[in-house]
Amino acid sequence: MKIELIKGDITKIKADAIVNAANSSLLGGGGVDGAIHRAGGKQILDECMEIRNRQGKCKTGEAVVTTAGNLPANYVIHTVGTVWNNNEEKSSELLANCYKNSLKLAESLNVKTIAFPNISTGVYRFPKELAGEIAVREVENFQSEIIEKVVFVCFDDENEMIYKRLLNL
Ligand code: AR6
Repeated sequence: MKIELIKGDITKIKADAIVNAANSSLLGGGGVDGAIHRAGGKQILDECMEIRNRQGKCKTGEAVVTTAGNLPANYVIHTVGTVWNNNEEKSSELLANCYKNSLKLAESLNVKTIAFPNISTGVYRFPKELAGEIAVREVENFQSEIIEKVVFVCFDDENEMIYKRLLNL
C-alpha cells in the first residue's frame, strides 16, 4: 500500500472512503465529525440513525459505514476513537483497533483509496506523537491485496510535522 500525507480538510478529499473520528452515539459532534456531517449533508446522519436503530451505539475502536452524501468520497467509515485517560496501554490498543477495523471494513467494500484524519487527537486529547506512531504502525502492518493507497490527512501543523517525520517525508 502506498502511504501519502496531505495537509488540509478531509471533507475535500476525493477517495473511495474517508474515515470519520466519531463518537459512540454516531449522531455527530464537533471537530472533523461536525465538518463531515455539515459538508456531507443529512443523508449521512440518516444512515447513522439507521445503524443506531439496528445495532445500538458503536463501541470504542469499532467502525461502521455510511454513504458520503454530498462529499467527493463514496463512503464515510465512522470509527470511535478513545478518550485519552493516561492508561497508555489500553488507550493505545483501542486507537489501534480504530485503524485496523476501518481498514478491514474498507477492504470488505473493495475500497482502493482511503483517507484518515488524526483520530482522537482533538477533543479526545490523545497525545499526538503517540497517536501518530500507532496510526503509521497499524497502516504499515496491514497487508492488503485490495487497498492501494492510504492518505493521512493532517489538519493542524503539529500533526503534519509529526507525520512528516514518521513517514520520512
Ligand atoms: N479535516 C481533517 N481533520 C480535521 C478536520 C477536518 N475538517 N477538523 C478537525 N480535524 P476531533 P477526536 C482534526 O476533535 O479527538 C467530535 O465532537 C483535528 O485537528 O475531530 O477523535 C466527535 O463527535 C484533530 O487532529 O476528534 C467526538 O465526540 C483530529 O481531526 C469527538 O469529537 C481529531 O480531532 C472525537 O474526538
